Amino acid sequence: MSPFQLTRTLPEDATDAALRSDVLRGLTVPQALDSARPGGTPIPKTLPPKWFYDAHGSDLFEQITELPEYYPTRAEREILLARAPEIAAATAARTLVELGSGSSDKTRHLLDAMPGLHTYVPVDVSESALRQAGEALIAERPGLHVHALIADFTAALTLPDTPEPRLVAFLGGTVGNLLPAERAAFLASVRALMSPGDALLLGTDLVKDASVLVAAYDDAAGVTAEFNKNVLTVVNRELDADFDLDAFDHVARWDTENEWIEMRLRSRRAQTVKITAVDLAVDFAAGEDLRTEVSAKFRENGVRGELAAAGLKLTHWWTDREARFALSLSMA
Ligand code: AVJ
Repeated sequence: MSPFQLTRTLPEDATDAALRSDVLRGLTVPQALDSARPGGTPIPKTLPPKWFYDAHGSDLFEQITELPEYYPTRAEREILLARAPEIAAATAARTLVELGSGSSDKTRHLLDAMPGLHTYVPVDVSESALRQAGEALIAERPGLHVHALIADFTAALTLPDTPEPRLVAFLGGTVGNLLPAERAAFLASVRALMSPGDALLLGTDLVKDASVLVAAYDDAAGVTAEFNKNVLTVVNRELDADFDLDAFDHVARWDTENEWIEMRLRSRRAQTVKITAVDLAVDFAAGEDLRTEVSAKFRENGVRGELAAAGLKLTHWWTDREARFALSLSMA
């Protein structure tokens, strides 16, 4: 069998249908209910963060990972480099499944420490990223099987039949993009993929000084602002909309209560945006926010509790030297 296989579990048109439904759901919030809600908290308009990542958005995110203010990527790499041998020894994994693998860049540190690995299963929505990373990896490592899955990891997954035990990796702190209820459902679905003896390696950004967090999401060079506004470019192109990028300001705020960073786009003036492909006209008041991302930050006890609720037992907790980011290992 060829050492590189690719399986599509996502219909070709799934992305378009998902974007339409996310736009309809997120931009048509029931305004009439706002004043009726106790305490008067307005229901914000939202777009899910997964729509940042077209080719330009993915490129901007790569640039973000190199910004002086954006520490998570460097901190996680430091932990992976230091702990890969321990991770390999603790799991004895023969299959590595990576959710949201992207360029599989940081994963190389892990693969280097796992000579006994039989198959690498990268899972991503981007077929081009999977092909590029997969072809490069099998060229570098004769003997390694790569079975790539084109799939949305937040939906139900079926894994290929590969040797156990498995290590499932979800790096980068992307689990923080899920709201608490979504996170619980996601961790339960990951647990459902696992057999006794399998392990989960989870990257989580940690709660820290608000000024450090806000700077990481509002950099001086303005790359994160451009990344944030890119979601409007995606909707303009894919759904024939007329968002004016100059009519919105990038906002990053720390929510102390929920312990998450929110990225928003704040309307600079009253305006109506047309989204032709879904036949929608969306009104924005001056100063009204569109929430584009939640990026939750974690504490050790919180992660342990959420894993336990999903049926996973935390066995290792590693941080970088400055304790900004954590990798946890848990077992089914
Ligand atoms: C790729 C989801 C981990 O939440 O920190 C970077 C995305 N957003 N800057 C994060 C992001 C703004 C990033 N993740």
